[in-house]
Amino acid sequence: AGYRVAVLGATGAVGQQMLKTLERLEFPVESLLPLSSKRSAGKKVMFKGEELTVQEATPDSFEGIELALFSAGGSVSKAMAPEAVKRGAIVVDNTSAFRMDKDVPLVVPEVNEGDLHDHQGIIANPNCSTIQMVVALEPIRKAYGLNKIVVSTYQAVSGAGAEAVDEMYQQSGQVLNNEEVKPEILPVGGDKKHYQIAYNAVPQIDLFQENGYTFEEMKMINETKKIMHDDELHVAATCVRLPVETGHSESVYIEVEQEGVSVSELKELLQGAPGVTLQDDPQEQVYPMAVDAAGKDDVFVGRIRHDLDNTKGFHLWVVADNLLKGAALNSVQIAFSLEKLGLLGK
Ligand code: 11C
Repeated sequence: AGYRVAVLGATGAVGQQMLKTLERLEFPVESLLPLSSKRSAGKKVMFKGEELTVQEATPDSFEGIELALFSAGGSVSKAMAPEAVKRGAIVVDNTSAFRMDKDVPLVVPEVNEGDLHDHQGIIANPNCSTIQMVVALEPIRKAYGLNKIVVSTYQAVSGAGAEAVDEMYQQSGQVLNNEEVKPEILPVGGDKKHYQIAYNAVPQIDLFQENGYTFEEMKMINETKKIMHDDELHVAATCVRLPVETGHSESVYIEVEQEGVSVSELKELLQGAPGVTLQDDPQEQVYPMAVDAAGKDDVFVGRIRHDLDNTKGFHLWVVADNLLKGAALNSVQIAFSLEKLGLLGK
């Protein structure tokens, strides 16, 4: 027994991880329907040792589906999610299409699982860089209050998709061989110019908005406020792409509300926090790194230290696998939460 599940975007970097995570965490699946856009239809994917043929998603694909995990881009979600909901499915959408809609809960189970009760068919999975930050900061916010977050990110190329990863490796070879590099995808497939990512740091993730911030930066700002239910929270973000395959890293500066909080209190708090692994021992050079976090479920936190000029200020270094906790794992955890709360299969 289990649920009839569809995964839309099954051949993509995140979709592949969704299939693996459903299997690894033994989510109760009665049947699994892999879906994609026309371009990838006919490809094969593996689920529980079985080879399945990917089908092109149409509205009718969702007949009889109880749970649909979406990760095929915003425009596909916009077109297909309402169709899936009309046919009785609950959609967990991993794109930015519905995240800021008032009627759509934006959920990180460790932080705001209860928001799922308000769903009207669509639940949004936040942006990867937002998820790992709020998992690390929510225990602190709950215990001591939070006034302000200033974050700079060091984001992995897999966040931009499998083709961007191929581009990075191709460029790395070209640089080493003194060949000409011809960037075609990064920083953003849909923007006017493209820049080398190999051996570089690019301060643009997603398109620029009129206010001078990129869309990725605005996602971190707006989504954090929505997930933490705090419109007054001050959030500033600078998002940078590095030539790292998987694992987003973040330098996070926070100001707590309460006076007198110590670093050891923060460490103790985070040691017991859900979904967090503390890796913080400067004497032994222990701190989180992307290569260690890749392939793991937890959010890793270290380098916790006091601001030298502000008693309420702290610096943290936060690292997680952007395809797992940042995307596929969080979506599957939402599915588990829906089941636990009795909201699935109604
Ligand atoms: C990146 N954070 O690293 C992006 C990928 O809104 O779900 C995820 C985009 C999103 O490029």
